[in-house]
Amino acid sequence: MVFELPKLDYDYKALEPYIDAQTMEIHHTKHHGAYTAKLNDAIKGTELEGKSLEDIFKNISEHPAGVRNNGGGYYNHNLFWKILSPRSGEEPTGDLLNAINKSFGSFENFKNEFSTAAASVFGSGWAWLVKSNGELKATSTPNQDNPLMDVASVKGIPLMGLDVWEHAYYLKYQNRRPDYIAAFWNIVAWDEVAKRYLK
Ligand code: MN3
Repeated sequence: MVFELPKLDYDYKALEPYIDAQTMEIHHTKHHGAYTAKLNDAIKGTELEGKSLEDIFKNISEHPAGVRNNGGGYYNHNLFWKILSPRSGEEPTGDLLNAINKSFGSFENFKNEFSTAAASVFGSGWAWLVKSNGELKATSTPNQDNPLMDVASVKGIPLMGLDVWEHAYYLKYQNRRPDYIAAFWNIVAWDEVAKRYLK
């Protein structure tokens, strides 16, 4: 089994003005492309060949850094492209909204907690909304780690993630990460996040 770079469900320019087309194209083809190729190289001929990433992440601390960094990079970007959508301005509804209200008090509180987690990542990493023991939590991980990994401080099932590596925003936002985080809320695919919550 070989991991493949997924196609996006939308054009590179579809998320403008929130994420620009050039950033999307470089991010997908070069960055995600490199994680994909290096992940395949890292597991080729090892005991990990044929295993799912979810399985590998459970014991990631026992595996080489190349598997952790590129496996995380591959998985995290797959999720990221899916939870972005050109249908701007939507908000969560139904069971997902109820769960957000229950865990965070309100959607506004959740946005604040998630945005703070994203802004507070020192250097490169990700902010996450995770389902953890029936509760929702906002958390973050460094580098290409994620909440499925045994090394994560908050473990759970990632429902949505925001890439706060500089490569995700620097062309358009330069050092203004908070502006990128604020723009992100306009392009969340809440139907996809809800699907992951209900699964
Ligand atoms: Mn990235």
